[in-house]
Amino acid sequence: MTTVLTYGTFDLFHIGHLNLINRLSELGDRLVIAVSTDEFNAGKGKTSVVSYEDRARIIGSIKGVDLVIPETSWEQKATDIVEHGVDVFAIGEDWAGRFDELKSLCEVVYLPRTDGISSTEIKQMLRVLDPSHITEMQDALSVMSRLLEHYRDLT
Ligand code: C2G
Repeated sequence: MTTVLTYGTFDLFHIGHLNLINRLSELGDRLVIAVSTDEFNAGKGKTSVVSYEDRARIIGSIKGVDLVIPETSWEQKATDIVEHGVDVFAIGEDWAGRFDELKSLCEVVYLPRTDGISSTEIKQMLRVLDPSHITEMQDALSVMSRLLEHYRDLT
């Protein structure tokens, strides 16, 4: 039985997260995922759109995920590895090299990320739907139409 462990926020769950979870499942027979709590995220300077409870439930419902635990600190990884009998610690390659100290406890693998998608990019895309942003665009549009009128009168 090979147990795999990873950590993440998994906010606004998207295909990049699912691809990673599928890659993690291929590394072993049992997958443990530590989901960052809202408090831990605040420490990372991150505010999740989706609450910890909902993010944990979504991750826990995915085929291949056997256990979800809370990530409450940077320092808990070594304890988690021992407590859960972890054979492989794996995470996206954006973290490459950051957790090499865990090699004394288990195998450490950095997996390919999925390009072109991130929770941050999704939040930025949603921002354009924000009412105040739409007002800004309407104001810009009326300025442009006035300018157009002005130049049309000049020709
Ligand atoms: N990921 C990915 N492809 C993306 C976006 C994310 O493969 N397009 C991976 C990340 O590399 C990470 C996992 O999905 O392994 C979760 O990503 P985040 O939710 O952004 O988590 P992160 O902020 O990296 O938290 O202690 C470690 C931290 O908790 C990791």
